Amino acid sequence: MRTGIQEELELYMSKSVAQASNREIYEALLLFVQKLAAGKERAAGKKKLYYISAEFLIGKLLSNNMINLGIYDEVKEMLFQNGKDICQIEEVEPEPSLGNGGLGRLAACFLDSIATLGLPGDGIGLNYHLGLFKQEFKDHLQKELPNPWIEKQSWLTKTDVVYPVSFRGLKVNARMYDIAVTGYHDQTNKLHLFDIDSVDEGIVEDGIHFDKEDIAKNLTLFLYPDDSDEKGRLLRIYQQYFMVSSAAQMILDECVQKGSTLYDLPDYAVIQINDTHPTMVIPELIRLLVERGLDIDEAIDVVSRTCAYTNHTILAEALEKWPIGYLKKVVPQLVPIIEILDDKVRRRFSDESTAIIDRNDTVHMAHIDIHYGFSVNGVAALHTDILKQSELNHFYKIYPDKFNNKTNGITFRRWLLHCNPRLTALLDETIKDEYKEDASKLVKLLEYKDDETVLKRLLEIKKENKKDLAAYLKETQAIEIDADTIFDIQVKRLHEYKRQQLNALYIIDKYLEIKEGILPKTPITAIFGAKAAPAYVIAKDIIHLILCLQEIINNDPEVSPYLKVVMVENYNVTKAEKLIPACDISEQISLASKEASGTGNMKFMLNGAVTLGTEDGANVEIHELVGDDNIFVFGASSDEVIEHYKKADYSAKDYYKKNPKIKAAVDFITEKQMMKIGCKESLERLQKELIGKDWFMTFLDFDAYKKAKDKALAAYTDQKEWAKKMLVNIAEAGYFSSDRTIEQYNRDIWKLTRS
Ligand code: 26V
Repeated sequence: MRTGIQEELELYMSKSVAQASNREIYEALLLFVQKLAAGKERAAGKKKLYYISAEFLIGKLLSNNMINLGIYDEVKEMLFQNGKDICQIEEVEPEPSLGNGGLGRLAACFLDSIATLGLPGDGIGLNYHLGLFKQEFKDHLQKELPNPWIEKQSWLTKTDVVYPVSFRGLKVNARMYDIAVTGYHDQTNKLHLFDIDSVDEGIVEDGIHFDKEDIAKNLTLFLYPDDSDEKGRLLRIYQQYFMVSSAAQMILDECVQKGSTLYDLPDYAVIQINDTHPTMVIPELIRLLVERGLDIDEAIDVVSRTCAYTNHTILAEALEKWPIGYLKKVVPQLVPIIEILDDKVRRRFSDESTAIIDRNDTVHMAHIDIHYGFSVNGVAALHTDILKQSELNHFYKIYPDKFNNKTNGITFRRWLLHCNPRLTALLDETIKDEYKEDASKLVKLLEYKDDETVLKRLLEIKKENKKDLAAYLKETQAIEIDADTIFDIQVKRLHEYKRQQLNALYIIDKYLEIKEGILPKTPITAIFGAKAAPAYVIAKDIIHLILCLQEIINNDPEVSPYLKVVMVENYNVTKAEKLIPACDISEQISLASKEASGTGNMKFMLNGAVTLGTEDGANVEIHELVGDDNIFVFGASSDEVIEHYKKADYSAKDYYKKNPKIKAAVDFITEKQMMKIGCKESLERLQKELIGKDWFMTFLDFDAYKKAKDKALAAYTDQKEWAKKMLVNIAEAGYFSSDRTIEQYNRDIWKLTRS
């Protein structure tokens, strides 16, 4: 029988579903879904949220939108009846390349929850044509390529909305493109992405290199263009200002249309500033309000009651600071305003550390947000505590009431319903589907903790997911792995603080043990996925190390039956959706105090992986929820780490000299067989960095990590007990629904009313 959906698709395609190609079906479905989503737009209420972010890592949209619109099962079945496989149709869709890591994925999860909860709120960002680079491996090295993702038919809708944006000596037009954000069984909101008509992909040559000074052609080409030189840093300022100037104009337009006098802007708009990339929205809004007749003090007051800031990192090198000279070169119109903002701060507070423009004429972007926003939040309990007690303590003392915590969350629509249909089906059978609207209901699964059938089903589901992943890796990277081994997975941006190198050293240690005849009870497949920032040398050295280990270990017939290493190429949301449901052990091993929250940790837990982690970020909250028996924690505490930094008493060399296991693993990096296949310069540099500096204290935690990991591997052999740990992790994951996070943002910060 032909369903209504089928009829409509066939009308779009002028042919039957059975005869259409996967691409034709994808494109017809895209149109169909867009039409359906448009029908769920609501008239905006009085007050609206604007979530401004440099990244929105939204992932593929077709299946997710169909799930949210409630038509997924029907479409899947209809396609099946016509001999088509929905998974192959999903393959046709390119993944939007609009984000880098956790910060961007969080923004995407938040948009989903905001729409699902029926809150009026849109995202605002940039439409990067080539996005974050695409990663390829060649000669065991990361190569960066452009990542074009915009096709003729896409989720982007071109609008007629255009705003002028002025830089020094250059005036451009910002055009708004929209992507519909469908909530689960509820309303459609929007992601507004600004772009410039004159952008020219043709200026890119040789990988991701291009003329960084040709702003009219390069402005929206890449996310995070290389900022290792001044031209690159200036380009980032061009991008940021382009984003926030367009945003500010759009927000003022919308509010005026709804009746705002601009003096009452905070009644119409709340702006969430996602990390410091959109910070210039504060001086830009002040500038525009003054242009429209407010006096400067009124404008500052209005803007300060409209903007709220989220901090996502305490890493000093990631807290943005711009020389005022850069701003003068790009956006001179903001400089007098920033100077006034600084002046006001200096009049009120004598403490130099809270100034906006420091003595070296450097502008501290986060300081603008904290002084001139009404809320400052961290993204996990520990992170917020560290902000309050150490990193931003001087600000906390001035503004104790501004500081608040909002522990991150993830949308269960994508990270459970979409990526793990087998587990979703089991949950539907056991605890019914209330948990889909109210994630806290997942705890009901605890009632099945001793139910042998359910425990067995959990293990079977995991095994099936592992087989799927194995087949995928065989097809895409020609790597064979065995679903009967333990899948130990670390996927996230590559950064020294996340300590992929600690995992690599463990792998070397295990390799050496196996060579000596000490065999693991269950064979291990260590899986990594990570992109390194193109100019981050040591991060690329770590990727090189892992790729060399992959070759040596997987080709060693004595070792490979017990240990394999896989580095997944071009890790992105689509790959995460395949990796996470297949994971047994979730590696969350950052140096305590450094990972603000982590959100991968939550996705793994929700999919029944057991965490091996430090007491860092949201791991702390995971630990509290699941209890000691259902997580493997190790390593120095954040207090101890902070103390080491304060006293500067950590010496990597001492560990290297005194600990034979560390020495053997580190020496292996430059052993003959490694040097034979690897790049001498890179391996030697990494080894030297570890022995001579090891800023993120890998060696400090090595013994504890090894002990905890070996304990986790041993625990895996008791499958029934392991299944119980899986079950508890799934059951306790409800707290990490981004619906909960968004409820809290709304209750404490945004105060929107449901439309
Ligand atoms: C970004 C970069 C980019 C270039 C290389 C150096 C570097 C260092 C740090 C960062 C962090 C930027 C902010 C960020 O992405 N933070 C992440 O935000 C997530 C969502 O709140 C959170 O879960 C992660 O712990 C946090 O690292």
